[in-house]
Amino acid sequence: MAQSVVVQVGQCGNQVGRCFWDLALREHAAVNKKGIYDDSLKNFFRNVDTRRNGDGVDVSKGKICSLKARALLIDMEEGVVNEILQGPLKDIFDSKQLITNVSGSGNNWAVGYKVFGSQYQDQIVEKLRQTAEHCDCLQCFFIIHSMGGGTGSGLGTFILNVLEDEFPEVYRFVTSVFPSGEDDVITSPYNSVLAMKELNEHADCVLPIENESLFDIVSKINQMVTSGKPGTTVKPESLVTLNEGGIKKKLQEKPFDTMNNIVGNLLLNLTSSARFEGSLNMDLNEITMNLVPFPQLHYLVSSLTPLCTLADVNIPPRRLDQMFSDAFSKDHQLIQADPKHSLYLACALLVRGNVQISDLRRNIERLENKSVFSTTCGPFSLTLGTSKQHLYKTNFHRT
Ligand SMILES: Nc1nc2c(ncn2[C@@H]2O[C@H](COP(=O)(O)OP(=O)(O)OP(=O)(O)O)[C@@H](O)[C@H]2O)c(=O)[nH]1
Ligand SMILES: [Mg+2]
Repeated sequence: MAQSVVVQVGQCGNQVGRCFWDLALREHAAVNKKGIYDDSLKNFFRNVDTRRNGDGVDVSKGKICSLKARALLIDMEEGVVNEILQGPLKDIFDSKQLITNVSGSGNNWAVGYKVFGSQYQDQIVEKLRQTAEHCDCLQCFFIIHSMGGGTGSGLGTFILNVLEDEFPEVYRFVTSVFPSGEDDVITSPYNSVLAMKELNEHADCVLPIENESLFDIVSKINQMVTSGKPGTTVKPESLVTLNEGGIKKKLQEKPFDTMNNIVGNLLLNLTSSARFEGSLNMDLNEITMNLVPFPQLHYLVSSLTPLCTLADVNIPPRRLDQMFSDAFSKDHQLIQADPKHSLYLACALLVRGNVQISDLRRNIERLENKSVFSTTCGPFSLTLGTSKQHLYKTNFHRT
Protein backbone atom coordinates (compact mmCIF):
# COMPACT_ATOMS: atom_id res chain seq x y z
CA MET A 1 0.00 0.00 0.00
CA ALA A 2 1.22 3.51 -0.84
CA GLN A 3 2.46 5.97 1.76
CA SER A 4 2.06 9.69 2.32
CA VAL A 5 4.27 12.25 4.02
CA VAL A 6 2.88 15.34 5.75
CA VAL A 7 4.91 18.55 5.54
CA GLN A 8 3.52 21.09 8.02
CA VAL A 9 4.86 24.61 7.64
CA GLY A 10 4.45 27.67 9.87
CA GLN A 11 2.30 28.17 12.95
CA CYS A 12 -0.98 27.33 11.29
CA GLY A 13 0.48 24.34 9.43
CA ASN A 14 1.86 22.88 12.63
CA GLN A 15 -1.26 23.54 14.67
CA VAL A 16 -3.46 21.92 12.05
CA GLY A 17 -0.89 19.12 11.76
CA ARG A 18 -1.04 18.51 15.50
CA CYS A 19 -4.81 18.01 15.31
CA PHE A 20 -4.41 15.78 12.28
CA TRP A 21 -1.92 13.44 13.99
CA ASP A 22 -3.98 13.33 17.15
CA LEU A 23 -7.09 12.36 15.19
CA ALA A 24 -5.17 9.88 13.04
CA LEU A 25 -3.89 8.06 16.12
CA ARG A 26 -7.36 8.00 17.67
CA GLU A 27 -8.91 6.73 14.47
CA HIS A 28 -6.44 3.87 14.17
CA ALA A 29 -6.69 3.07 17.88
CA ALA A 30 -10.47 2.75 17.51
CA VAL A 31 -10.15 0.36 14.57
CA ASN A 32 -6.95 -1.50 15.36
CA LYS A 33 -7.79 -3.14 18.68
CA LYS A 34 -5.04 -5.77 18.55
CA GLY A 35 -2.17 -3.31 18.23
CA ILE A 36 -0.95 -4.79 14.96
CA TYR A 37 1.07 -2.65 12.57
CA ASP A 38 -1.07 -3.11 9.48
CA ASP A 39 -1.22 -1.63 6.00
CA SER A 40 -3.63 1.12 7.00
CA LEU A 41 -1.24 2.35 9.72
CA LYS A 42 1.67 2.12 7.34
CA ASN A 43 0.20 4.88 5.22
CA PHE A 44 1.06 7.67 7.68
CA PHE A 45 3.21 5.94 10.31
CA ARG A 46 6.48 4.04 10.55
CA ASN A 47 6.83 1.25 13.07
CA VAL A 48 10.20 1.66 14.72
CA ASP A 49 12.12 -0.55 17.09
CA THR A 50 13.85 2.03 19.28
CA ARG A 51 15.77 -0.55 21.30
CA ARG A 52 18.27 -1.44 18.56
CA ASN A 53 19.87 2.01 18.45
CA GLY A 54 18.81 5.55 19.20
CA ASP A 55 17.59 6.02 15.67
CA GLY A 56 15.34 3.02 15.57
CA VAL A 57 15.02 0.31 12.94
CA ASP A 58 11.84 -0.07 10.97
CA VAL A 59 9.79 -3.14 11.80
CA SER A 60 7.63 -3.68 8.80
CA LYS A 61 5.06 -6.18 10.07
CA GLY A 62 3.81 -7.37 13.41
CA LYS A 63 3.23 -5.70 16.74
CA ILE A 64 3.36 -1.95 17.07
CA CYS A 65 6.66 -0.95 18.74
CA SER A 66 6.97 2.79 18.52
CA LEU A 67 5.05 4.69 15.88
CA LYS A 68 6.73 7.59 14.12
CA ALA A 69 4.76 9.98 11.98
CA ARG A 70 5.79 10.31 8.35
CA ALA A 71 6.06 14.06 8.78
CA LEU A 72 8.32 17.06 8.58
CA LEU A 73 7.65 19.93 10.98
CA ILE A 74 8.93 23.27 9.76
CA ASP A 75 8.50 26.67 11.38
CA MET A 76 10.73 29.72 11.48
CA GLU A 77 9.55 30.32 15.04
CA GLU A 78 10.05 27.66 17.66
CA GLY A 79 7.01 28.09 19.86
CA VAL A 80 4.46 25.78 18.29
CA VAL A 81 6.91 23.01 17.40
CA ASN A 82 8.29 23.07 20.95
CA GLU A 83 4.77 22.86 22.31
CA ILE A 84 4.13 19.79 20.14
CA LEU A 85 7.36 18.22 21.35
CA GLN A 86 6.35 18.70 24.95
CA GLY A 87 2.76 17.59 24.45
CA PRO A 88 1.10 14.18 24.27
CA LEU A 89 2.29 13.64 20.68
CA LYS A 90 5.99 14.05 21.45
CA ASP A 91 6.82 10.37 20.92
CA ILE A 92 5.74 10.26 17.31
CA PHE A 93 8.28 12.88 16.20
CA ASP A 94 12.05 13.00 16.57
CA SER A 95 14.69 15.64 16.03
CA LYS A 96 15.39 14.44 12.49
CA GLN A 97 11.92 15.57 11.48
CA LEU A 98 12.20 19.18 12.57
CA ILE A 99 13.46 22.42 11.08
CA THR A 100 13.05 25.55 13.17
CA ASN A 101 14.45 29.04 13.56
CA VAL A 102 13.67 31.68 16.15
CA SER A 103 12.88 34.89 14.31
CA GLY A 104 9.85 33.95 12.18
CA SER A 105 9.17 35.46 8.77
CA GLY A 106 7.43 38.55 10.14
CA ASN A 107 4.28 37.89 8.13
CA ASN A 108 6.27 38.53 4.99
CA TRP A 109 5.98 36.08 2.08
CA ALA A 110 9.32 37.20 0.62
CA VAL A 111 11.23 36.51 3.84
CA GLY A 112 9.80 32.97 3.96
CA TYR A 113 10.33 32.25 0.26
CA LYS A 114 13.54 34.08 -0.55
CA VAL A 115 15.47 34.39 2.71
CA PHE A 116 14.60 31.20 4.57
CA GLY A 117 14.04 29.28 1.34
CA SER A 118 17.63 29.65 0.22
CA GLN A 119 19.02 29.40 3.75
CA TYR A 120 17.28 26.09 4.51
CA GLN A 121 17.05 24.52 1.06
CA ASP A 122 19.76 21.91 1.63
CA GLN A 123 18.41 20.94 5.03
CA ILE A 124 14.88 20.67 3.68
CA VAL A 125 15.98 18.47 0.76
CA GLU A 126 18.04 16.28 3.08
CA LYS A 127 15.19 15.74 5.54
CA LEU A 128 12.66 15.16 2.78
CA ARG A 129 14.93 12.51 1.31
CA GLN A 130 15.35 10.81 4.66
CA THR A 131 11.60 10.73 5.15
CA ALA A 132 11.08 9.44 1.62
CA GLU A 133 13.66 6.69 2.12
CA HIS A 134 11.53 5.23 4.88
CA CYS A 135 8.66 4.67 2.42
CA ASP A 136 8.59 1.76 0.01
CA CYS A 137 5.96 3.37 -2.21
CA LEU A 138 5.69 7.10 -1.59
CA GLN A 139 2.57 8.40 -3.28
CA CYS A 140 1.88 11.85 -1.93
CA PHE A 141 3.20 14.82 0.02
CA PHE A 142 0.54 16.65 1.99
CA ILE A 143 1.61 20.23 2.65
CA ILE A 144 -0.34 22.06 5.34
CA HIS A 145 0.14 25.83 5.67
CA SER A 146 -1.59 29.17 5.97
CA MET A 147 -1.72 31.70 3.17
CA GLY A 148 -1.68 34.70 5.51
CA GLY A 149 1.59 34.35 7.47
CA GLY A 150 5.13 34.64 6.13
CA THR A 151 6.52 31.19 6.81
CA GLY A 152 3.47 29.19 5.74
CA SER A 153 2.88 31.14 2.55
CA GLY A 154 6.52 31.84 1.63
CA LEU A 155 8.54 28.88 2.82
CA GLY A 156 5.53 26.58 2.30
CA THR A 157 5.36 27.41 -1.40
CA PHE A 158 9.16 27.31 -1.67
CA ILE A 159 8.99 23.72 -0.42
CA LEU A 160 6.36 23.00 -3.05
CA ASN A 161 8.91 23.98 -5.70
CA VAL A 162 11.58 21.84 -4.04
CA LEU A 163 9.22 18.86 -4.01
CA GLU A 164 8.46 19.30 -7.67
CA ASP A 165 12.17 19.31 -8.51
CA GLU A 166 13.21 16.49 -6.19
CA PHE A 167 10.18 14.19 -6.34
CA PRO A 168 8.42 14.97 -9.65
CA GLU A 169 6.53 11.66 -9.59
CA VAL A 170 5.04 12.13 -6.14
CA TYR A 171 1.73 13.98 -5.81
CA ARG A 172 1.68 17.33 -4.04
CA PHE A 173 -1.60 17.92 -2.21
CA VAL A 174 -1.71 21.30 -0.49
CA THR A 175 -4.09 22.22 2.31
CA SER A 176 -4.09 26.01 2.33
CA VAL A 177 -5.81 27.98 5.09
CA PHE A 178 -6.99 31.29 3.66
CA PRO A 179 -7.27 34.30 5.98
CA SER A 180 -10.67 35.65 6.95
CA GLY A 181 -11.77 39.19 6.05
CA GLU A 182 -11.11 40.30 9.61
CA ASP A 183 -7.64 38.84 9.80
CA ASP A 184 -5.33 40.86 12.02
CA VAL A 185 -2.30 40.22 9.81
CA ILE A 186 -2.26 43.30 7.61
CA THR A 187 -0.05 41.71 4.95
CA SER A 188 -2.15 38.54 4.65
CA PRO A 189 -3.87 39.49 1.35
CA TYR A 190 -0.49 40.16 -0.30
CA ASN A 191 1.00 36.95 1.08
CA SER A 192 -2.02 35.02 -0.17
CA VAL A 193 -1.78 36.38 -3.72
CA LEU A 194 1.95 35.72 -3.93
CA ALA A 195 1.51 32.21 -2.55
CA MET A 196 -1.40 31.46 -4.88
CA LYS A 197 0.76 32.03 -7.93
CA GLU A 198 3.03 29.24 -6.67
CA LEU A 199 0.08 26.97 -5.86
CA ASN A 200 -1.26 27.49 -9.39
CA GLU A 201 2.01 26.42 -10.92
CA HIS A 202 3.39 23.73 -8.67
CA ALA A 203 0.61 21.90 -6.80
CA ASP A 204 -1.24 18.85 -8.09
CA CYS A 205 -4.26 19.52 -5.94
CA VAL A 206 -5.17 22.34 -3.56
CA LEU A 207 -7.78 22.08 -0.83
CA PRO A 208 -8.56 25.70 0.01
CA ILE A 209 -9.92 26.19 3.52
CA GLU A 210 -11.34 29.50 4.68
CA ASN A 211 -11.00 30.44 8.31
CA GLU A 212 -14.38 32.17 8.14
CA SER A 213 -16.10 28.95 7.06
CA LEU A 214 -14.39 26.97 9.82
CA PHE A 215 -15.47 29.56 12.36
CA ASP A 216 -19.09 29.43 11.13
CA ILE A 217 -19.15 25.63 11.31
CA VAL A 218 -17.74 25.60 14.83
CA SER A 219 -20.26 28.23 15.96
CA LYS A 220 -23.08 26.19 14.46
CA ILE A 221 -21.92 23.04 16.23
CA ASN A 222 -21.59 24.91 19.52
CA GLN A 223 -25.10 26.27 19.12
CA MET A 224 -26.43 22.80 18.43
CA VAL A 225 -24.65 21.31 21.43
CA THR A 226 -25.85 23.99 23.81
CA SER A 227 -29.36 24.59 22.42
CA GLY A 228 -30.89 21.89 24.65
CA LYS A 229 -34.00 21.71 22.45
CA PRO A 230 -35.86 18.39 22.64
CA GLY A 231 -34.72 16.00 19.93
CA THR A 232 -31.45 17.85 19.35
CA THR A 233 -29.25 16.02 21.83
CA VAL A 234 -25.94 15.46 20.14
CA LYS A 235 -23.83 12.33 20.59
CA PRO A 236 -20.67 13.88 22.03
CA GLU A 237 -18.36 11.32 20.47
CA SER A 238 -19.77 12.04 17.02
CA LEU A 239 -18.55 15.61 16.76
CA VAL A 240 -16.24 16.37 13.91
CA THR A 241 -14.46 18.90 16.09
CA LEU A 242 -13.87 16.67 19.07
CA ASN A 243 -10.39 16.00 20.40
CA GLU A 244 -8.91 16.20 23.82
CA GLY A 245 -12.28 17.54 24.93
CA GLY A 246 -11.86 20.39 22.42
CA ILE A 247 -15.54 21.22 22.10
CA LYS A 248 -15.88 21.58 25.83
CA LYS A 249 -13.62 24.58 25.78
CA LYS A 250 -15.35 27.84 25.06
CA LEU A 251 -14.95 28.83 21.44
CA GLN A 252 -13.36 32.13 22.46
CA GLU A 253 -10.67 30.43 24.53
CA LYS A 254 -8.90 28.47 21.83
CA PRO A 255 -10.85 28.93 18.65
CA PHE A 256 -8.21 27.39 16.40
CA ASP A 257 -8.23 23.99 18.13
CA THR A 258 -11.76 23.16 17.17
CA MET A 259 -11.40 24.75 13.72
CA ASN A 260 -8.24 22.78 13.04
CA ASN A 261 -9.96 19.54 13.91
CA ILE A 262 -12.29 20.06 11.00
CA VAL A 263 -9.29 20.30 8.68
CA GLY A 264 -7.71 17.24 10.31
CA ASN A 265 -10.91 15.32 9.74
CA LEU A 266 -11.00 16.39 6.14
CA LEU A 267 -7.53 14.96 5.48
CA LEU A 268 -8.37 11.72 7.25
CA ASN A 269 -11.53 11.36 5.22
CA LEU A 270 -9.72 12.14 2.01
CA THR A 271 -7.30 9.30 2.63
CA SER A 272 -9.71 6.87 4.33
CA SER A 273 -10.66 5.07 1.17
CA ALA A 274 -7.00 4.42 0.42
CA ARG A 275 -6.25 3.29 3.99
CA PHE A 276 -9.22 1.13 4.89
CA GLU A 277 -11.13 -1.59 3.11
CA GLY A 278 -14.22 -0.74 1.14
CA SER A 279 -16.24 -1.93 -1.79
CA LEU A 280 -15.28 1.06 -3.95
CA ASN A 281 -11.78 1.92 -2.88
CA MET A 282 -10.42 5.11 -4.34
CA ASP A 283 -6.97 6.45 -3.75
CA LEU A 284 -5.38 9.84 -4.31
CA ASN A 285 -4.36 8.85 -7.79
CA GLU A 286 -8.00 8.60 -8.80
CA ILE A 287 -8.89 11.87 -7.14
CA THR A 288 -6.31 13.75 -9.17
CA MET A 289 -7.16 11.84 -12.31
CA ASN A 290 -10.90 12.39 -12.09
CA LEU A 291 -11.09 15.84 -10.56
CA VAL A 292 -8.17 17.55 -12.25
CA PRO A 293 -8.67 17.33 -16.00
CA PHE A 294 -6.34 20.29 -16.66
CA PRO A 295 -3.22 20.76 -14.52
CA GLN A 296 -4.09 24.27 -13.38
CA LEU A 297 -7.74 23.59 -12.55
CA HIS A 298 -6.77 21.90 -9.33
CA TYR A 299 -8.59 23.79 -6.58
CA LEU A 300 -11.16 21.52 -4.95
CA VAL A 301 -14.05 22.78 -2.87
CA SER A 302 -14.55 20.38 0.01
CA SER A 303 -17.48 19.82 2.32
CA LEU A 304 -17.98 17.57 5.29
CA THR A 305 -21.01 15.88 6.76
CA PRO A 306 -22.20 14.95 9.33
CA LEU A 307 -20.69 17.50 11.68
CA CYS A 308 -22.40 15.62 14.49
CA THR A 309 -24.95 12.87 14.98
CA LEU A 310 -28.14 13.33 16.93
CA ALA A 311 -28.37 10.88 19.81
CA ASP A 312 -31.96 9.85 19.13
CA VAL A 313 -31.98 9.48 15.37
CA ASN A 314 -32.73 5.90 14.46
CA ILE A 315 -33.75 6.23 10.88
CA PRO A 316 -30.54 5.72 8.90
CA PRO A 317 -31.97 6.03 5.36
CA ARG A 318 -33.39 9.47 6.04
CA ARG A 319 -30.25 10.55 7.82
CA LEU A 320 -28.21 9.33 4.88
CA ASP A 321 -30.39 11.24 2.42
CA GLN A 322 -29.97 14.36 4.49
CA MET A 323 -26.21 13.88 4.50
CA PHE A 324 -26.14 13.67 0.72
CA SER A 325 -28.10 16.91 0.48
CA ASP A 326 -25.87 18.57 3.10
CA ALA A 327 -22.74 17.63 1.20
CA PHE A 328 -23.89 19.97 -1.56
CA SER A 329 -24.97 22.81 0.69
CA LYS A 330 -22.72 25.75 1.34
CA ASP A 331 -23.19 25.44 5.10
CA HIS A 332 -21.05 22.31 5.08
CA GLN A 333 -18.34 23.64 2.82
CA LEU A 334 -14.93 24.61 4.06
CA ILE A 335 -14.79 27.58 1.72
CA GLN A 336 -17.46 30.20 1.27
CA ALA A 337 -18.45 29.65 -2.33
CA ASP A 338 -22.08 29.09 -3.24
CA PRO A 339 -22.35 26.02 -5.44
CA LYS A 340 -25.81 27.07 -6.59
CA HIS A 341 -24.27 30.06 -8.36
CA SER A 342 -21.65 27.99 -10.14
CA LEU A 343 -21.48 24.68 -11.88
CA TYR A 344 -19.80 21.45 -10.93
CA LEU A 345 -17.27 20.24 -13.44
CA ALA A 346 -16.40 17.14 -11.50
CA CYS A 347 -17.25 15.76 -8.12
CA ALA A 348 -16.06 13.02 -5.79
CA LEU A 349 -18.14 11.54 -2.99
CA LEU A 350 -16.16 9.71 -0.34
CA VAL A 351 -18.48 7.78 1.89
CA ARG A 352 -17.40 6.20 5.16
CA GLY A 353 -19.29 3.58 7.10
CA ASN A 354 -21.64 0.79 6.33
CA VAL A 355 -23.44 2.29 3.36
CA GLN A 356 -25.01 0.15 0.67
CA ILE A 357 -24.23 0.84 -2.97
CA SER A 358 -28.00 0.88 -3.61
CA ASP A 359 -28.33 3.79 -1.17
CA LEU A 360 -25.59 5.61 -2.99
CA ARG A 361 -27.30 5.05 -6.34
CA ARG A 362 -30.66 6.18 -5.02
CA ASN A 363 -29.20 9.39 -3.65
CA ILE A 364 -27.20 10.19 -6.73
CA GLU A 365 -30.32 9.76 -8.83
CA ARG A 366 -32.25 11.96 -6.43
CA LEU A 367 -29.63 14.71 -6.65
CA GLU A 368 -29.47 14.36 -10.43
CA ASN A 369 -33.21 14.84 -10.60
CA LYS A 370 -32.83 17.98 -8.54
CA SER A 371 -30.26 19.13 -11.14
CA VAL A 372 -27.55 19.49 -8.52
CA PHE A 373 -24.97 18.26 -11.00
CA SER A 374 -26.29 20.20 -13.98
CA THR A 375 -23.42 21.36 -16.08
CA THR A 376 -23.06 23.19 -19.35
CA CYS A 377 -19.36 22.66 -19.70
CA GLY A 378 -18.60 19.29 -21.30
CA PRO A 379 -18.92 15.89 -19.66
CA PHE A 380 -19.39 15.77 -15.92
CA SER A 381 -17.51 13.21 -13.89
CA LEU A 382 -18.73 11.78 -10.60
CA THR A 383 -16.29 9.67 -8.61
CA LEU A 384 -17.32 7.46 -5.73
CA GLY A 385 -15.21 5.97 -2.98
CA THR A 386 -16.31 4.05 0.08
CA SER A 387 -14.55 2.73 3.14
CA LYS A 388 -16.03 0.72 5.96
CA GLN A 389 -14.64 2.63 8.92
CA HIS A 390 -16.92 5.27 10.48
CA LEU A 391 -19.71 7.16 8.90
CA TYR A 392 -18.40 10.41 7.66
CA LYS A 393 -19.03 11.70 4.26
CA THR A 394 -16.76 14.08 2.48
CA ASN A 395 -17.48 15.69 -0.78
CA PHE A 396 -14.92 17.28 -3.08
CA HIS A 397 -15.81 19.13 -6.18
CA ARG A 398 -14.57 21.70 -8.59
CA THR A 399 -17.01 24.45 -9.32
N1 LIG B 1 -7.27 27.73 10.96
C1 LIG B 1 -6.16 28.21 11.53
N2 LIG B 1 -5.62 29.35 11.12
C2 LIG B 1 -4.50 29.81 11.73
C3 LIG B 1 -3.88 29.09 12.79
N3 LIG B 1 -2.79 29.80 13.19
C4 LIG B 1 -2.73 30.89 12.41
N4 LIG B 1 -3.76 30.91 11.52
C5 LIG B 1 -4.02 31.90 10.47
O1 LIG B 1 -2.81 31.96 9.72
C6 LIG B 1 -2.49 33.28 9.38
C7 LIG B 1 -1.17 33.63 10.03
O2 LIG B 1 -0.25 32.71 9.63
P1 LIG B 1 0.73 31.89 10.60
O3 LIG B 1 0.60 30.44 10.23
O4 LIG B 1 0.51 32.28 12.00
O5 LIG B 1 2.12 32.46 10.12
P2 LIG B 1 3.47 31.70 9.91
O6 LIG B 1 3.34 30.78 8.75
O7 LIG B 1 3.94 31.10 11.19
O8 LIG B 1 4.44 32.88 9.44
P3 LIG B 1 5.27 33.93 10.33
O9 LIG B 1 4.67 33.94 11.69
O10 LIG B 1 5.13 35.19 9.57
O11 LIG B 1 6.67 33.42 10.33
C8 LIG B 1 -3.63 34.13 9.87
O12 LIG B 1 -4.51 34.25 8.80
C9 LIG B 1 -4.24 33.30 10.99
O13 LIG B 1 -5.60 33.56 11.12
C10 LIG B 1 -4.48 27.87 13.21
O14 LIG B 1 -4.03 27.17 14.11
N5 LIG B 1 -5.61 27.48 12.54
MG1 LIG C 1 4.74 32.12 12.85
